[in-house]
Amino acid sequence: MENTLERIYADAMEALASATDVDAVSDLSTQYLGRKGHITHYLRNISSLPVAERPQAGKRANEIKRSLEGEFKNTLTRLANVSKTATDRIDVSLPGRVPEKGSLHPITQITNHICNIFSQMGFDVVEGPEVETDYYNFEALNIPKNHPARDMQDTFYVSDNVVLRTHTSPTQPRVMEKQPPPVRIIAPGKVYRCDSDLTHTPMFHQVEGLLVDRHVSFADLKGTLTAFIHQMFDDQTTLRFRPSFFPFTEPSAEVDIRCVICRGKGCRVCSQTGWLEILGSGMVHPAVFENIGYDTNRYTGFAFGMGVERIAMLKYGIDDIRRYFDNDYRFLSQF
Ligand code: 2NL
Repeated sequence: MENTLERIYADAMEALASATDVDAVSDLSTQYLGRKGHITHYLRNISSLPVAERPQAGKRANEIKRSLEGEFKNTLTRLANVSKTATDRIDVSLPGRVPEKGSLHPITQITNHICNIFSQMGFDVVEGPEVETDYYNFEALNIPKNHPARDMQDTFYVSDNVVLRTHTSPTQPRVMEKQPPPVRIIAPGKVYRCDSDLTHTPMFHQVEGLLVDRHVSFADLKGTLTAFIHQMFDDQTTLRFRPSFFPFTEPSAEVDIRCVICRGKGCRVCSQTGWLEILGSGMVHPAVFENIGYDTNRYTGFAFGMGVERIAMLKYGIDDIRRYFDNDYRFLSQF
């Protein structure tokens, strides 16, 4: 019987020595010390031994039991530390994870660039509300009641007399009402039109400028806008002023630059014309000044407006305006 007990002990120690993980030790613990384990079984059967041998056998069995309990516990602790070293321990020598760096949205970058160029020329940057009254969005700007620009197709109506502004122009009469000339302002912001396809989104961005003073002429308009385009694109950029029409300016001109893609040869981007339309402009219509209360005999002015997405598309060579609003990190992180 004593031999049996010592063999159990020796087997347990040998098995334990070759156990390499926590689960194996747990299994051994159950196998030897569990309710149906070898040691437990031995202790239960002590009564079948000759009376004289029982005290010694019981004593030895309990010694072995305590010894094994200790060995199993130590081995578990050792293995737990080993696995931590291998997988969970923090390796302080590893390089840190560099946080992703954010950047300004390309539309914000272009808007800032445009505003900075005009700021350097002495224009003040002003902002107005995106929810506008019919008066400031249309009436003050000489857009009559039956003008196509007022069509339900283009304008988001909030109520009969309130709209989402369709351009940044209403900011200008708001400023003029509050101050006499001279006025030199640049108004960036979001505008809204009920339109959506490859080249239109229901919300987009404009920058609009206005200069009012004594003796302001069309030559000032041409000089200012030429300086702007040379700074925005490149000082070799060829541009042209082409007669146009806006209800709030007279005369009016649109400004084109030589196509940045084909350099004037004609391509898909410039519809084979060799030119790209960049902005609209003109001398402020006297009716606008009359609405404000500016003396049209003393003051003249010029104004202009441009779409930021369009300029950004030309500058970066992007052909789908919706890219700017998909919020695809892979697209945005390139700017
Ligand atoms: C365009 C053309 C333009 C104006 C905006 C303006 C404002 C006042 C008086 C007169 Cl208060 N004009 N703004 C003038 C000409 C053109 O915008 O293509 N915008 C995207």
